[in-house]
Amino acid sequence: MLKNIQSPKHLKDIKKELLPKLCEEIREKIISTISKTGGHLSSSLGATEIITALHYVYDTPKDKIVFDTSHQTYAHKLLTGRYESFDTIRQYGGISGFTKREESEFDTFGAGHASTALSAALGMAVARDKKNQNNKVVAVISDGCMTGGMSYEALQNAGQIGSDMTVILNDNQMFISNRVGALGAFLTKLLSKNAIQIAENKMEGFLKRFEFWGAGIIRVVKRAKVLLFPGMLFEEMGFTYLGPIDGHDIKKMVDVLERVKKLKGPVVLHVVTKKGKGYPPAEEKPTAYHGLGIFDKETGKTQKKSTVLSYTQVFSDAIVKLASTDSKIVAVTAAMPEGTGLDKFRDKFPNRYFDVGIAEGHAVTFAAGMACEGLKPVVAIYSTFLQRAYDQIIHDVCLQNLPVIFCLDRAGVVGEDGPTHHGTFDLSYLRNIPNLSIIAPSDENELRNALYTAINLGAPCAIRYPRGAGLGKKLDEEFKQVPFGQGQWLKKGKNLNILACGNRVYPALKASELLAEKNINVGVIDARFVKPLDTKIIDEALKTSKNLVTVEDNVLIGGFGAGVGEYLSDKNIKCNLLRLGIKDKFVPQGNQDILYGKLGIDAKGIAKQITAWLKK
Ligand SMILES: Cc1ncc(C[n+]2csc(CCOP(=O)(O)OP(=O)(O)O)c2C)c(N)n1
Repeated sequence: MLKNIQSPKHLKDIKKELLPKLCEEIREKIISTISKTGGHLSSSLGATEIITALHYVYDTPKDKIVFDTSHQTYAHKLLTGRYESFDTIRQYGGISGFTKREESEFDTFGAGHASTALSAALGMAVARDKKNQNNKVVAVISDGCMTGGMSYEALQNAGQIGSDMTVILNDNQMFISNRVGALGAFLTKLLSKNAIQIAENKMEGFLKRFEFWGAGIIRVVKRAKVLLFPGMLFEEMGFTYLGPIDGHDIKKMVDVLERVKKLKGPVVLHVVTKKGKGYPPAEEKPTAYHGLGIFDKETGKTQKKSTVLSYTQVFSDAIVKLASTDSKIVAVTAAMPEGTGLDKFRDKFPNRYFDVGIAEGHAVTFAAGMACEGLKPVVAIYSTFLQRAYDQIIHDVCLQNLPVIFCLDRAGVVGEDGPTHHGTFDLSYLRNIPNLSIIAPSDENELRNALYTAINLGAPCAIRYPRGAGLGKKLDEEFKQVPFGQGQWLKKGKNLNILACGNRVYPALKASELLAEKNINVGVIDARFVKPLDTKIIDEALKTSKNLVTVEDNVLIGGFGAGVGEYLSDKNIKCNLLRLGIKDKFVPQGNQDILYGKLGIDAKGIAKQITAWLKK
């Protein structure tokens, strides 16, 4: 059936009885494809029936379905004309792993970061009202994304505005990792014994009355609180709450949605699903199969990991080691214990570990509070997600000069997750903040020492490091202080000097070898600190040559090279400066090596750009 569905129109031709079989086909296609490409498996498997039922019942794309984060949308892609291109998912030039407006008219809102769906859906509902149209708007959000503050901001605003919109709360009792927080406990309470059966009976009664009496019944019911759950969080926000219902019973889902579609005002339908549904390895280990690389479909085994430690692993071991001799160190993650490597810290120091949910802004201010009282908080958040906490970094941490350490994993180009996830803005968004130092280690040993240095600094400090394996460097037995604000010469040169930072240092070194083959003698400096900038080393470099090249995997605007340019301009130093990095465009998805090549900041690209520049 699946391959004949080019759009939801064809889906509607399928008999309701055959929908369970169609869902099996969708799962099979998702599992076989993702086993070859890697991707977000567990969440998409769990949301298969919800998505199929939505496209079956609603008139998409006229009716708008907005997915939160959109990592669960593989069934949506398969049902909306992307069956043929599905094999290209997440690859360079292929379809995105997330919703993307330019990819399909069915992708009503692009996402990748959490907790945006309710706000966007409300905006669409209001726009519809203003245009006097009658399309439906549905937001699909899982329990994890409900922990993000923006979801509550949207809920309370939606309750106030009162526009028609439906929120499907996909409750799989998991985030990437185990569920944390009070909201989870609240949802769990709703899932007590027989909850689904009781709720279904109640809901049946409610929907029948609605169908008979019309919209007025909602007001009456809300006032009397007879059919719905009294005191419910959503009810108090002005929503009509229905559920919980079994989100894998597709026929029931279709039945309920057909009736929910007619309800007025904001509605929450609480749907219970299982993460990884239909693929035993993912059902057993939903966290491991949340997002993963290539795997063997039959056994579920993933490819052997590289023997070289990743930056995340090195950070993970280092923070545990440092914390074992310093009881003031506490660690904060925003729902990413495995991704950031803080899982080891959690297991070793459960009382000094805080998973705050998908709440980056709160994580930072929470850390600021702990720092006020003498603790040494280490906040580990991916570069891209820390964007969510910008004001908190400025206003709550740096303005008060509090010693909070930010560990920005996945800085630079991250690969297949694409533009929503590349950590290519942090140097620009952090460099302009007073009191904040920024270290960009060039290898995993430097990362370890950077962490040690930052923790002893007594002031705010950000360390940014890339996704993936380190360089296989030997780790120092003892932690060493990185000389504050100092870069280091890796190689002296005559014709030109490259000042590189972070993971572009070694490609720059390699580029110097390629240039040496053309008789261009190049010096290379590992900047280490993006702030404060080592101006002495820049002056030294300019003594040997007036040609200076900066390399970074950050956007050029406001980045590391821009900082060097500011210094040269402020001091009125005359020289030739070439800044290599990311131009003023969003970086697409694709394998990291391919992307660095396309951006011209791999070794070959650096050498090529320098050669062309020298010719000019
Ligand atoms: C702002 C932000 N922070 C962190 C993430 C990383 N992230 C992606 S999915 C996810 C968990 C989502 O949990 P849930 O909403 O329950 O969805 P599920 O995968 O369980 O369906 C997290 C933390 C993100 N995408 N955006």
